Amino acid sequence: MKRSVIAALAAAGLVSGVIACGGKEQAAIGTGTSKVSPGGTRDQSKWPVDDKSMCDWKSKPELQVSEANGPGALKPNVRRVYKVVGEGESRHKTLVCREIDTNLDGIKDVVRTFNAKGEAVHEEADRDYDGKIDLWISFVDGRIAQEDIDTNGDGKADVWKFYVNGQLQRIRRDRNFDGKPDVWEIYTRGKLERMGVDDTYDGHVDRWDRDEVMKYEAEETEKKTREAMAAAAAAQKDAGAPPAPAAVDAGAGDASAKKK
Ligand SMILES: [Ca+2]
Ligand SMILES: [Ca+2]
Ligand SMILES: [Ca+2]
Repeated sequence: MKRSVIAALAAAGLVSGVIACGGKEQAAIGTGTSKVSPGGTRDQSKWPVDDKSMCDWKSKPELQVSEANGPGALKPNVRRVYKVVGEGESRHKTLVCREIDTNLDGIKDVVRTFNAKGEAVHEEADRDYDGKIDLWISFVDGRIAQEDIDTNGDGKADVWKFYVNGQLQRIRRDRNFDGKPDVWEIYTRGKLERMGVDDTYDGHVDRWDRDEVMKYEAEETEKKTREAMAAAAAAQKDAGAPPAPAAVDAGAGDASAKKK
């Protein structure tokens, strides 16, 4: 039973080829970019022997390793590491780690670990392919709980996102890159509700900015109004044109159906 579930999971992972990392942006990056990690190359025939594996398996002979080719890969770029657990009848293989070379340069750039239930536990990724990890994701019960992001390439997180039941609740930002947050954002149902700003960088909020939030919302509303007006204007322009083909088709269909 469990075995088939694992097989299905493995197949699903193989089809997608990219770890769906909770952040949707992950899929967008990848093979489309021309950026190459240090030591890597886009020439798949010249991929380095050392792919900078991030799964911990080399010194653990009890683990089983499988290599697979994702979309566009002529050589394996997806590694799955399995552990055999249980005894007798309940003995089965479980996925403990999966890592992928998403931009096909021969260097692994995203890794995810799993618990015995098959739920994601942790993920790390080098999303700009500079050889340094810039994204760390923690999962609780298989759902995203915390996402730490390095935006200035110093190898240290400066944006921290917190999720509850898979939904964004808070973001902390470190604008001067001293390792400490100086902007606090509170979200309700995924919408920015309140923002606290520490202008003096002493770790304390100097102002709670509903104004900033309201300004942002006003801009959004204005944008939507503009779009709606543009759409209305376009519709008006089309109003003089003959009726939409769909309406014509529907009438013709009725007529032919009645014919017999
Ligand atoms: Ca890579
Ligand atoms: Ca990086
Ligand atoms: Ca940083």
